Amino acid sequence: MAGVKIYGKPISTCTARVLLCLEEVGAEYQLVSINMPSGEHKGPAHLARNPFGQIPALEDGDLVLFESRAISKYVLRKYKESGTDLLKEGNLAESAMVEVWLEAESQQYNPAISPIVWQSLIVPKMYGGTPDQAIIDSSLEKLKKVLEVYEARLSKSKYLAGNFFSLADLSHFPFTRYLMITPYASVFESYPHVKAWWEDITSRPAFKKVSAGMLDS
Ligand code: GS8
Repeated sequence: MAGVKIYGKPISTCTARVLLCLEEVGAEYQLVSINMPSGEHKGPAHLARNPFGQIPALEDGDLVLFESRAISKYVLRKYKESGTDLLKEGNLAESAMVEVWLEAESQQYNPAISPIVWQSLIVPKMYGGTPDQAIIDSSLEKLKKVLEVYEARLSKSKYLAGNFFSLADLSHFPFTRYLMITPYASVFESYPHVKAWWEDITSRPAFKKVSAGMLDS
């Protein structure tokens, strides 16, 4: 099969980020499933692709990449002739704003939201454990502060980097998609512009398609 190879799982947030990019640009790709319960991600074949023993990894001929945000940029650059321009690299100011909000996603949003999803969804569902409520509560407080900043931003522009949809918006999808099936989804209700932004980006066909491969409850 032609196209790039993605090693990962559709239910994994970081794999979903890359799949969204591939779907947005309409690229041909092959998803190679990694068996996490058997520890395949820690075996030599996968460590050669991702030395941290994590998913996802991308293979394109001799080129092997890890880190989902870097892979996402590679995919968007490789397929930029598709007409879908989620990096705005032809415009210095717009591309800088994409980078700013992509950093905000990885450095501010992700550290606040991921422990909530991990504790309230992954721990009970995948490991049969009990969520640590103290971690959830402190992360919720952090997330609210981040969402205040997002609310102010999204009351001035339709999307995070400006009045155009970009990788910065897309990158928020996987963890937010999972927050929405936890008991803490209602946190978005206090931020109307953030909520409208979320409804807008989840109506995109690529989001619906990738979402269908993720956990549902
Ligand atoms: C994080 C990858 C990651 O945490 C990226 O690609 O963006 N910064 C990296 N992968 C998780 C699955 S969640 O999508 C993973 O592989 N966990 C298994 C492990 O760490 O052993």
